[in-house]
Amino acid sequence: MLKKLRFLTAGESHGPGLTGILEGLPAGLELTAAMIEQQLRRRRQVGGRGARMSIEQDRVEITGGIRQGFTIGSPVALLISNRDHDNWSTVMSVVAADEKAAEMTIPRPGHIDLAGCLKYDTEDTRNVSERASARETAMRTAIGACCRRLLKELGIAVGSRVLQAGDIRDLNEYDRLTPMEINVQADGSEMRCLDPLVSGMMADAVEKAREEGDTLGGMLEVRAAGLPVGLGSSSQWDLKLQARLAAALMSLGGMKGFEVGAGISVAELRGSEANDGIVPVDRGVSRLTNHAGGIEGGLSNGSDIILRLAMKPIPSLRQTQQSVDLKTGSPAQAPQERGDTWGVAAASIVAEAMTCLVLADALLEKFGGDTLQQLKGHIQSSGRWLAGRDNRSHV
Ligand code: EPS
Repeated sequence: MLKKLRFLTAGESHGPGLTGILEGLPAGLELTAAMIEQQLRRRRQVGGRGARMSIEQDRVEITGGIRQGFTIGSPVALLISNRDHDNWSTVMSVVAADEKAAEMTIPRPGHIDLAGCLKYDTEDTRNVSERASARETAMRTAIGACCRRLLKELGIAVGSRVLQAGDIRDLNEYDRLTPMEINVQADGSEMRCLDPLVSGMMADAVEKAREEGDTLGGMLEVRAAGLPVGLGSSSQWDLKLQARLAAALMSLGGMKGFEVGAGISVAELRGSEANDGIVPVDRGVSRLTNHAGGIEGGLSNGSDIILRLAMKPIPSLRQTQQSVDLKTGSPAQAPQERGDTWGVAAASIVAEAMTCLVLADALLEKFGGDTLQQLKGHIQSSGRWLAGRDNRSHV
């Protein structure tokens, strides 16, 4: 559903590495590997992860699209090596290895394994599970980091926090905090939860699940601020901003619910409660509330964009689970492999990245420009309503 940017990723979880190509960034944007790695660190160094995260370093190599530290308008190409590949060099060998790789023929419930094996007519679940792994989100985070750089130049910020781990929920709304303020606090908490007391309860719940060989899900929130009015369009289904954000965020593994603004709770409200009253302010208009989550009629309306995602528990368990051996058709126990206990904090960083991608795309669609300077000029000359911002600084 991207209109101006295009991106592809490739690579298996324990293969040699991840490759990404992002096309459509304007020329003249400062971009370095260090800027991208800063976001990769935020994704890696959070609570709930397993042993894999101490193996990976997530160093990025830029192999195209950047010259002397700035974009030049050509596709940006990125590589992230999998350090763990050294431990999987036979099983995940690109060329046929002398030694036959051990097959995994018992699908794990909750994973792609069963449907994927039937689709690709294979009995070795690794042929499908390796690509479906959340490892791929490292590259999405890197691609999103490039888009975040563009947003930053335009005064737009995207932040996130965790509001639920299992049944432990942070009930505060933090509606006065900017995305940057949210991130300063969330980045200082291993659970990415802003309430220290609730954060401790979440950490205990995740630890208890880990001890029991079980896993937890939860809920995350992404906020974007500083946006001009009018990103997206109501003229066609696939142009609506909330549909584009929903597609991007629901494409992340394990996501089962998506909300904008008041979300599912809006079903209980009357129209008079749900509408966000319009009031005049110094430089235009503002809103009394933000139940719409910054999007009306498929367009950004100048209020902060507020999105929430519900993530299912990580399906890899260290517990007995019923399955079937695809080779024999007989009942069998699903394999118990190393994995994460809880992925919501890491997913919140990837959700930020995907939000950056969609917003950068919508900005380029509306304002256009082959260079950053042209894009900035187009935004500045686009009329008073486009300012649609409050007086807060977002970068
Ligand atoms: C994942 C399982 C774990 C995670 C992995 C996703 O890896 P492993 O099977 O090597 O223990 O750590 O996530 C990442 C490697 C990452 O970079 O996020 C899975 O099965 O989806």
